[in-house]
Amino acid sequence: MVDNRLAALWGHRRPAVMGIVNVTPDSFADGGRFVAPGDAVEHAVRLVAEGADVIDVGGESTRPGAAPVTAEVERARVVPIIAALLHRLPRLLVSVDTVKATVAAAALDAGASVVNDVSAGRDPAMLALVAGRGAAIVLMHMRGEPQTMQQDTAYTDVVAEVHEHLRARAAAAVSAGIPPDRVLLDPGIGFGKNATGNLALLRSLGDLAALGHPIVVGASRKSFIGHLTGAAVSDRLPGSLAALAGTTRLSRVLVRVHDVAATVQYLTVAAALEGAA
Ligand code: HH2
Repeated sequence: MVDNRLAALWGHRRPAVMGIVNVTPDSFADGGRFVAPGDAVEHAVRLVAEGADVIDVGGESTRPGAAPVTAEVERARVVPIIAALLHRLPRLLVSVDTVKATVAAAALDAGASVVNDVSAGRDPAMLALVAGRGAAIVLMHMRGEPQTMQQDTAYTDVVAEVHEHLRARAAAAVSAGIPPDRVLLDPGIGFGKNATGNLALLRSLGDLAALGHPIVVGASRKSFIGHLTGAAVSDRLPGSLAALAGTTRLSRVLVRVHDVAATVQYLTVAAALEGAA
């Protein structure tokens, strides 16, 4: 149940911030660092202290070429972390990064209130589950599967195609019974797109927001920043902040990041400048 905590996210002058906690041995940016449950919980608590409004817990890497894991493995990775984190911070908004309805159900049982689904509800049980639990869902655009998605990144019109797909998936979520303000749309930066496509999608966040749902943007440390600058994954914070430049003009946006303190500082100043205009 997500109650009024989701609406409260949009009360800041700046975009809201989702801190990433990966409990995976192979995520592209922080794989293997937080596999021990205690480490993951401490890391999440630190991100909240730095200003994260939501913590996103993931047990399966979606980086290009990543191998899938079973529902049992994924559940065993994420559920203890979510339960322990909510024991420490009972009102925290926790999202679970999964494409599997069984994993999402276990995470919601443990107290999560948002499902971050990078497949935009491909599991036929996902939308009904989220509707029935009064939870929220992030619907992200991805072409194909993580194993193969970077093999074909050509589109006739990447922005039109991504926005049309998200419009259709949002309509499906609303017909399944999820209220529109609990359906968040994400263009899926780096998921089956090249650097040009990612930039076009970041430039058109206003058009995505015009579909009438809150939006999510995940650009943190992604490879298009490396393509543009040559920076290694661990050196991509400046580019990750610059990628968020278009978000401060929008009213309901959540940014998914690894570096929470720096992002909160950047967004606070950028949003204050916008406000003064
Ligand atoms: N990116 C990743 C994972 N989940 N969810 C949303 N909504 N938007 C994103 O852009 C997004 C996401 C990236 O993949 P992963 O391998 O999990 O790496 P990390 O979680 O370290 O970013």
